[in-house]
Amino acid sequence: MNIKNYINGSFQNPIDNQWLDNFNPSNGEVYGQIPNSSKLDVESAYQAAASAFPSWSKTTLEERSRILIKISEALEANLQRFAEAESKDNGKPVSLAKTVDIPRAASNFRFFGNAITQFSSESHDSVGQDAINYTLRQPIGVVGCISPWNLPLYLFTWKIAPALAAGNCVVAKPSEITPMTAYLLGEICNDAGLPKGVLNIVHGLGTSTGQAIIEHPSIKAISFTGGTSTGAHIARVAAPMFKKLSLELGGKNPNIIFADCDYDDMLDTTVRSSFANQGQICLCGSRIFVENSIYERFKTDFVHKVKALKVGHPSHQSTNIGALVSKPHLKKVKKYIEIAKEEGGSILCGGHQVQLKGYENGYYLEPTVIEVKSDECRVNQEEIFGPVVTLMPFQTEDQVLDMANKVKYGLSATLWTNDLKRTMRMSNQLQAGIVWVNTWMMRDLRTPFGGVKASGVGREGGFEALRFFTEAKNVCIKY
Ligand code: TXE
Repeated sequence: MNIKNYINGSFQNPIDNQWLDNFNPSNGEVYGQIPNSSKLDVESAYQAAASAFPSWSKTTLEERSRILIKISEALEANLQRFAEAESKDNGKPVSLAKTVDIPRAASNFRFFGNAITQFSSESHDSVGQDAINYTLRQPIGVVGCISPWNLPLYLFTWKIAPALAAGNCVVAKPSEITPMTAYLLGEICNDAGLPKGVLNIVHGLGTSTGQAIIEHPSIKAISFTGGTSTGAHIARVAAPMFKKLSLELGGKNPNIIFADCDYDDMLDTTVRSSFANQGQICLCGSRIFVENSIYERFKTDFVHKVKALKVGHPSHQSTNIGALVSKPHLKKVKKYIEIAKEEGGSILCGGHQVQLKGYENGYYLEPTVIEVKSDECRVNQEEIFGPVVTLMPFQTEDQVLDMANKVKYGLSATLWTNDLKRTMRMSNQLQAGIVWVNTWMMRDLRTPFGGVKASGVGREGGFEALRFFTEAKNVCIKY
């Protein structure tokens, strides 16, 4: 199936007629082509967005809200179709796409459709000066949204929905590795009555299509989720043009387990936080630290549970671990398993590529647990972004805090303990944008979402996202 760009409400071939293969990770086969859009396509998308902006930015909040909620409902009505498309494009189990990815994409539109009706700005009474200041929150204009392959529609819509709700017009690019659901979204937007040109979706490589978006002098804000080195590149390009930037980047998140936790709950959640979506979630707890007194017990129980996970075809109901997203990514993850061995790590389970009968060329890998000797080894410091976790014991709170913070990343951290004082102490000191205590990836869309250090700049979610996608203008009136 061939994918097209969605520009000015219609589906268009790339102007230069350049195409890329789209792979199905479950069997390694090419199953369609996608535009490799050039600067010309990005310019055409920009022009459509710029033309639509004067009218869209003046649409009443009720009307914007109504359209966004209609998109949300249409996604829900097409759940099965979207879930299957996401699974085929990404390799994730259909069951996961059906319960997490697509429902969340629908929630993103519903949430921001509602949030915009509650979004307000401040006024400041300049007492004694006979003046009042009020703040306008005005849409920026045309904004760029660039998203990755791990949670394709989920993250694509997480950016687009607040951008549109705030009154901007959008030029968006999904990952070239997983473009399908973004393509299907265009149709839904037309059916929901989103005016032409308000949302434009261009497909293609990051280095050409994405680069054209970030370089475009009139695209005044970029919201990006992806790798840390790409984020650094985008910051370098965008900074001299003074673009607003929101960067959600990589993670190497600690999962810290104290002996006083609710053990069974912790064990089940840790299996999920390690391997959900084949470990390809920036929030996965890829470094597990366990208090000494329960270390051996945890190691045995955890490995037992991980061995029971079923690696299988994404469409099978019984599959826990589907295919990794691409051949180069599989290669990268496998390389880290080799590095772990060279560094003296012990592979407690997994470590091998899996050849599924009938799908021998699919990108399958066993869930892998590595016991490491030092928290400073490469597999403990660098983002692997696959079904691979490291395991280490710790003695004291100070020691584990030090190890948890001693990485370049700072996206999220998980803490398992029932000690309130320790919870407070550690949550305050963990260098992360998000701390989960006795849970993982429990999301409330009103909360600020993002990381510190090399995990990014800025926050998404709730009113933070609406603030990002608007410019504050202060008006001072003397009376
Ligand atoms: O991401 P890229 P990649 C991490 C993970 C992974 C690594 C690389 O460790 O192994 O990043 O993944 C677009 N200008 N994460 O290479 O390249 C690109 O087309 C503008 C963590 O796939 O960062 C895609 O749409 N855009 C992450 C998007 O950026 C550019 C999720 C992300 O791709 C561009 C994914 C450019 N010059 C990977 N170059 C997370 N935080 O969740 C690329 N892109």
